[in-house]
Amino acid sequence: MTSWPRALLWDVDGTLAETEGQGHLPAFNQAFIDDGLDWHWDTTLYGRLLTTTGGKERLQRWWRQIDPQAADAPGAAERIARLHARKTTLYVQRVGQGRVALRPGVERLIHEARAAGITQAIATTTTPDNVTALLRATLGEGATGWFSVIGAGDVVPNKKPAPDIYRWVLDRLGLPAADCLAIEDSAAGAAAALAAGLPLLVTRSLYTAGEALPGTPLADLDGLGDDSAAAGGLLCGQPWRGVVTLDVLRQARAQGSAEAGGHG
Ligand code: XBP
Ligand code: MG
Repeated sequence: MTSWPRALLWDVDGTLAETEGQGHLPAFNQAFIDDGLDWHWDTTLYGRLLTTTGGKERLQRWWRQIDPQAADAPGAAERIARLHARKTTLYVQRVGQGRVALRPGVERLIHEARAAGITQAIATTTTPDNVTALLRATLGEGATGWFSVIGAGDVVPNKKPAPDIYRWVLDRLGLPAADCLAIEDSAAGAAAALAAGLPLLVTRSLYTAGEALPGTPLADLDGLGDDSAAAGGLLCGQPWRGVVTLDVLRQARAQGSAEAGGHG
């Protein structure tokens, strides 16, 4: 293989930033208030609901849980769409106000990959407007242009854990999965990336710290790490602490391939 990775495929929610707690959850709860609903999701409940990816799908699951008849009555889908549109507006506002911050090491690794001429892309279940808002607010106005492909939201019918969004992005990049690296925070995201055949780095977020992964990634860490605080976890199945750089990733990939008998 030529130099690896040829592309980094970034998940957004939980991976780039702790968007769920800092952005999505407060936006959902405010949207409920604005719509005159007495719904309120606390962090424990939200943690359970997060196993359903996609905001509209999550709303539908919740509604079916508390009032199945109303959730499937005529007009229910429109109500969900309206609630979700309001939630997106509120989320984008919060992001624009600087209330969602990138996780440690994210900006550093994005810049390192840019300097090395490595292609970067986004593969997420979240709404495209949310992605644009987050990239602009945290990395600057032109940052959306740093990503050759942005795969987001409803462009594929089946959201993670289905591999569809990764296949959609790989198709547009014109790259084989094995030449790329997916960066994910959750079990659903990991399942999607692994099913698409991607080497995978897991950087667990607050909501996904205790999740069981559906397979074995190259790395299973609690973050990417920075000079001020190293990341920790497993690299090639071995305990590891440090800062995730392209060199660290390349070495892990080489070791993983050697252990697999030189394949992959
Ligand atoms: C993240 C999600 C997203 C957000 C909400 O999953 O499930 O749905 O919670 O976004 P992943 P929308 O990080 O695996 O992509 O409300 O815009 O759907
Ligand atoms: Mg995620």
